[in-house]
Amino acid sequence: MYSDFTYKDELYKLIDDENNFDFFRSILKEQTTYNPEHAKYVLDTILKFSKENNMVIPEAWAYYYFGWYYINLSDYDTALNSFLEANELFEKNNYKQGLIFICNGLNSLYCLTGQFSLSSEWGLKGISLSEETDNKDALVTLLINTGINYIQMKDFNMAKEVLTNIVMNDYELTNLMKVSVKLSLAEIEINIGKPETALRYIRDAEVLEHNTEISSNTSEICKLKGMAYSKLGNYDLAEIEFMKSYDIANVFGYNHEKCYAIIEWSKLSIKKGQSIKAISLLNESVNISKSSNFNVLLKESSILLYETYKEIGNSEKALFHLEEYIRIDEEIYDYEQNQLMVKLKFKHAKMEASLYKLLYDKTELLSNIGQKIISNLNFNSIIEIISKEINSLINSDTFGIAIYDIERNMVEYYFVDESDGSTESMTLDMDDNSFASYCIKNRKDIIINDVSKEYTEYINSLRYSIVFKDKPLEKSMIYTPLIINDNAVGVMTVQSYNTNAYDKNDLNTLKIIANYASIAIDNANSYKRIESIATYDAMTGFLTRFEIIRLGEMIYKKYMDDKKAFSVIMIDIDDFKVINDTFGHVCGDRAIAMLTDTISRCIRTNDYIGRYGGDEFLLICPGLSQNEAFDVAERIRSVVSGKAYLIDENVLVNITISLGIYEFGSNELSFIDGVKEADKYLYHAKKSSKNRVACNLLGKC
Ligand code: GH3
Ligand code: MG
Repeated sequence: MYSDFTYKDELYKLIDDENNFDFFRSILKEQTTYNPEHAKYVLDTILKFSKENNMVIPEAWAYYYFGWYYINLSDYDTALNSFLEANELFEKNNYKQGLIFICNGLNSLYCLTGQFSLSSEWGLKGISLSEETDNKDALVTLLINTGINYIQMKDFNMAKEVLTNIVMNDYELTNLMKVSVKLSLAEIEINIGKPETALRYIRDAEVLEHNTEISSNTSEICKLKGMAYSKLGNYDLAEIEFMKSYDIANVFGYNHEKCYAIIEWSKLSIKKGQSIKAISLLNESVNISKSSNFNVLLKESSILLYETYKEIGNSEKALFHLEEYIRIDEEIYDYEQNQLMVKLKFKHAKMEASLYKLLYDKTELLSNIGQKIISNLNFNSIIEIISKEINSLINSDTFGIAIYDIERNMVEYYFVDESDGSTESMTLDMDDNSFASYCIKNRKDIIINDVSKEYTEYINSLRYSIVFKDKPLEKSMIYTPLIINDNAVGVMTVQSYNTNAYDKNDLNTLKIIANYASIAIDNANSYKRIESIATYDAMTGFLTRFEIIRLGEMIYKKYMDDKKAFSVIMIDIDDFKVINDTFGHVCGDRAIAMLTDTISRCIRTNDYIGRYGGDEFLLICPGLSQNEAFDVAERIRSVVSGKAYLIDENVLVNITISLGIYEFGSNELSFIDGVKEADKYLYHAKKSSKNRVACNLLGKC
């Protein structure tokens, strides 16, 4: 039945000694990576054969290698189940040699999926098992993996300690292990700011790799070189290395390495200010990570995309990627919590459950509040939402936001009393001692447990000032800067009347809210800018043609419905071309600005004026009949003509205007029809002698 099986002899040898799996071990690790189809065929056969012959140990090994097989297919759930299946069988037989391998497998799997605490836990279990059984090979593999794990967790000190220990202890290492250690040490040195040392380690690794074929290590070497060159400021060399790393990974189908190369390459592009390139690179790594379930890489790509889009002012895309980042982070976190929960079932599961639930609710709440904050475009509503919601996340008596006004060198504070919602504002000089200015200038967070004892860390003297009358002084407080486009633009703070009210978790929560608030404030500012550009004409400060018509249509509807009087006046400068032709366009512009300034001083606060054309203005006078509008128009005409305008050095000119009036009644069909009527009378005024007001009352035309 097994006569066709490639390794039939080896298979039957298992019957004599089921513990001797060495032959299959020597081929399977390689094959699961480089020839997965063949590996599956071998594993299926071993599994079937072991079950038929009641051999538990080979069965467990088969499950174990299925774990690696599924890791290579990026099917991490099935990989986990296979490892756990193997674990159960090895445990039942107290087969420590196998258990050590399981620890190694789970250590790597959890590291790949970003579950670092679980990964460390299995790593440590494996290390103690290999020490116990004096299995040096396994010990070294596990130590190296633990070191790599710490690098992934960005705990470079611990990583360095573990890896240098391996070197110091003179363990016997295979060539592959040596390369792995050197490259890991290089990565640590780059991250702790010693790129030269890193380059030395990389060179060592290259020498060791010299005779071997191109592997994923070759791609990693190029990537690390790129990172080191980038740290040294040699961007051109760095880019060449990243490109090489990418190409090798691409040609050989090492998707993991490819994503790593892309991420580092994009960081370089960001440094060089090439945002578009960074975005296109990162989009590629997002696609690969999504299809291969590389959650850790997807998370990193998302946060980089968020930062890049924020940098170029595309808040919508920035927000999308921030949300994506939070989603993946939650997913990884939830998964890990779930796994930990399963393990804790027999311990104090209840306590853990409520703690977990609390954490979960908090994340959920934060994301909901974040949505609310971001979808708002009005600064006051943003503050209102945060102050209303913040107490569900952090206990606070006082909530505050301060905005830094760079031009005036001031911070504008808004405080909310959380007990009754009353507000206070105050302005502080940036050069005065304040927690806000410390936080903005240093871009650092502040946690204070008891302000009277701890203020000296941040400010020289403490001037007590009570924010809310009849309320006590705040004793503990946390501050975090609001960052927009890499600039600290303000601070957010929560404060309590009690001492020791806040810890790091509260600060983290505040930081997330501050992040949302920064995006919202940034959006609100852009919106305000856009709104003002669209609403007001830059030269005259009058409403734009679009806005005055929009407003006119609204007023028209209301006044027609209410049957009230309502007039419009069309104004046009007389012989304006002459001013342009004689003194040039710049002087012409100045003349328009001065004239419109004069006009705006003549009009009532409830009238609206807009720039209808180049030298043509439309004044809407709600509530005025034609006669009343005539008086307004006449006053404007006489004030304008009675003045001389200094439009250039020694150039003093007189300007006159002509005006046409129309009172809305039952004849016109729309607002624009009425405006056309006013234009007609303006034409009459121009036709007669200019510097006149015209309307349809015969006597006044
Ligand atoms: P009229 O008395 O018949 O109104 O004569 P006019 O010379 O004022 O002629 P008209 O109103 O037809 O033309 C207005 C001129 O104003 C035409 C255009 O070149 C000029 N103009 C329009 N907008 C601007 C501007 O923003 N700046 C300057 N300098 N000139 C402008
Ligand atoms: Mg004109």
